[in-house]
Amino acid sequence: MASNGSGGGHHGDSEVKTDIITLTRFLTEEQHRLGPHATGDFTLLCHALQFSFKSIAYYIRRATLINLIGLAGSSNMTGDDQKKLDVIGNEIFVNTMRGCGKVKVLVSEEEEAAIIFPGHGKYAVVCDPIDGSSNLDAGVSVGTIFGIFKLDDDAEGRAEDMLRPGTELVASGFTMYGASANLVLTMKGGSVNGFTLDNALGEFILTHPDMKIPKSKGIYSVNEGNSLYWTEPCKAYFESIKYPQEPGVKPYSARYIGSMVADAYRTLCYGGLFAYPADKKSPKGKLRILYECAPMAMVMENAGGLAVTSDQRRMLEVVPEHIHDRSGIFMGSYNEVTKVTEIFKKHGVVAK
Ligand code: AFP
Repeated sequence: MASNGSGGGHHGDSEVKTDIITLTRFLTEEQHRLGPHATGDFTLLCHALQFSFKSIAYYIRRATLINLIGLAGSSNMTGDDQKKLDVIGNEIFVNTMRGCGKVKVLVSEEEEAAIIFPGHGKYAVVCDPIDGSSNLDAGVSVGTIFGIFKLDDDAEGRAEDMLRPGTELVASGFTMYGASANLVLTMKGGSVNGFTLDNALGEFILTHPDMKIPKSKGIYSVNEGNSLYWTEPCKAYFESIKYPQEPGVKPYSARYIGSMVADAYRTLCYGGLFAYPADKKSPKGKLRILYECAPMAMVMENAGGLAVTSDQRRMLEVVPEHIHDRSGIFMGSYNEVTKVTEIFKKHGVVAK
């Protein structure tokens, strides 16, 4: 696929881009690449997704101006106090997924039960509509994380249909609402592509084609406030990068925003390691498998990185026990995650 907007021309002294690859064009070209048996259902689903991202981006950009800051006065099923934008983001997501007619099952962080839509949608979607919402009131970047599964033809569309490994995702990604709205999208066996929302055109523009995560980078991202509860192998790994014994080896830099989407996007762009380990306080970890860990693991792997659980299993092979199940996670650059696995192995923790 040609790099974006390269087909431009000099019109007078201004560089006018006349060959822009929008997300809409990208999806259409992907569908054509799949050939005549592609029904277009997936493309339509993705169009509905992009509309939800644009709407959420709009309300987040205006939140302080139109009193959308603060709590909604309700809490979700994992006991988190819901922000007003958690509720609005979730409603926008549920309505666009229902409205596109291509989705049968939706699992959302803000919904206790899986939503089963009427009709014959062939897809199931998992999402965290506003990830990092505890950062919203401070204007820190937040995001939407999503994953798409294809349902078996005879599937009635039940919550149980969602208890499947990330290896079965047909697509995943996230949109970060920060300085600009950045969407990262990957498809099964495909590349990772980044798009930036041009608010003037109202279009996501392909700005980061074929993203590859650097193999190594001395940046780690973890909530060290939990280190008291970390397991010995986890402590040993972070000690090894903070206090390297080898002569001439510099300690890693720490970066932690507290919004997985923002920490993941930086890690994807610069390299390094993001982790939310399982620990003595949260033996199953904090982050949810279906709509946080698995979609992110697919992005990291397709960008040339890795993602493992706290017991060093491949994150994408984990089958959740229920739709809001959690897992510890280490993800990012190939060599950085490999270092984690090597140190955990020294402490007797190997993937079973
Ligand atoms: P919120 O959506 O409640 O802000 O949680 C964000 C999150 O799920 C994920 O985005 C962060 O990586 C992680 O939790 C932050 O958790 P800590 O506040 O415990 O570091």
